Amino acid sequence: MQLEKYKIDEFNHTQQASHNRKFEFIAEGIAQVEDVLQKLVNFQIAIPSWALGTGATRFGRFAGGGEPRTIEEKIEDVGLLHALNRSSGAISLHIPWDIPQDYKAIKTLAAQHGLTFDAVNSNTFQDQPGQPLSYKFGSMQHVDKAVRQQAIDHNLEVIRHGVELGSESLTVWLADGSCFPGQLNFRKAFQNTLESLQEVYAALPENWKVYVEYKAFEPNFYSTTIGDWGQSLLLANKLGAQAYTLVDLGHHLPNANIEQIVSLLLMEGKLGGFHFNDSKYADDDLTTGSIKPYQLFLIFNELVEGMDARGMNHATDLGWMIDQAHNLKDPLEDLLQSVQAIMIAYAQALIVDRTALTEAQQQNDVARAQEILQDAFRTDVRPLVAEAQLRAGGAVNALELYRQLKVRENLIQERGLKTVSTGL
Ligand SMILES: [Mn+2]
Repeated sequence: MQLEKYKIDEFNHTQQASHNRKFEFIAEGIAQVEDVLQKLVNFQIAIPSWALGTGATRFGRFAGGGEPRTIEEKIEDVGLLHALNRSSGAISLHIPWDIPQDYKAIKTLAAQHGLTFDAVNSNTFQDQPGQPLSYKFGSMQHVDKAVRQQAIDHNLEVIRHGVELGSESLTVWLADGSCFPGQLNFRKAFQNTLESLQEVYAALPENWKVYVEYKAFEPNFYSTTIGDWGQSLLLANKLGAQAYTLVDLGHHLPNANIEQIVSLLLMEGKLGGFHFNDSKYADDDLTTGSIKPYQLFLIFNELVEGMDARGMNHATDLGWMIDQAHNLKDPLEDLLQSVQAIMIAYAQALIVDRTALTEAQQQNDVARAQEILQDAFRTDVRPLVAEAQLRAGGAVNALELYRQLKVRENLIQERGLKTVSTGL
């Protein structure tokens, strides 16, 4: 399905007067509003290829209809999102779920939708059909060198696909760990993982980054070999300048102070990328901003402060991606909501009065510091985000237009009701 630009324009026209009123109201109170708007226009969040179909819990999967059946249809779906919000201009592929056959054709298709290829993701947490050795007891940590080699070779293959597509980063998430005390020698497991990653690192093109993702638990429940940001940072430091830690919001123990983790990783120059999602209990993969929007804002507050302190470009110096699975909602609606939640949190962080906050901190004025942060958080910045998306050619309200245009109904007509997209 192609979204004609005139339909977006028509829709925007019907909303223009009401939008202008709201925008002018908020713009008046913001210093350097043009600068904030430009940052919002530039900011792009990558959509993972596995989030476009209804995902699964460990117990069942309920297909939603009209799901993308091929990598081409996945690109088309991300293209639809991007046409609507102009804030999701990249796609992140997972190998082997999305192995491109014709690189040139895929790249052309992506370019037609204004999309680039974000990080490529390897998978050594499942056995694939025809795979000689099993990852049941881990991949890069495995006691058998032959299994480790298989995992290394897979990552090298993923890099080769990425190079062909113009991607510039590899994300490695390992499910490696143990379920029972005594099962693993922690030190050997870590050492094997490091040595395996070193071989992958050696194959990285010069302009590439490798992101080492951590996760506290699941699928292993006693130990995870890269279980927290300390273990990831240790690996990234040992690997070298092209290796970074990746923070997935759902991969922490309950109540972890993620904003503090972000701040210190940025200080060390070792924060590489982000996976957005939200959770109530663990790695729930719920819509970003649906459960803890204040935490999301606090994280962005540290991101903006920390990136500015290092003179980093907000839009391009970190990898921004959504990492979610959807059970109940239309995945495209869910992704539109997630992108919007991220844009809102980012906009709120951009309008924090940093000079006043620094002053309050220096004076130990705790109440004032809290007021400054909450003043930004409680500002309705939606018209600001909408203005940026309008200027970039998107819709003033992407989700509303998505429904008006009956996009899902159209996709079901095109692709059928019983389509199942590859992924979890
Ligand atoms: Mn992730």
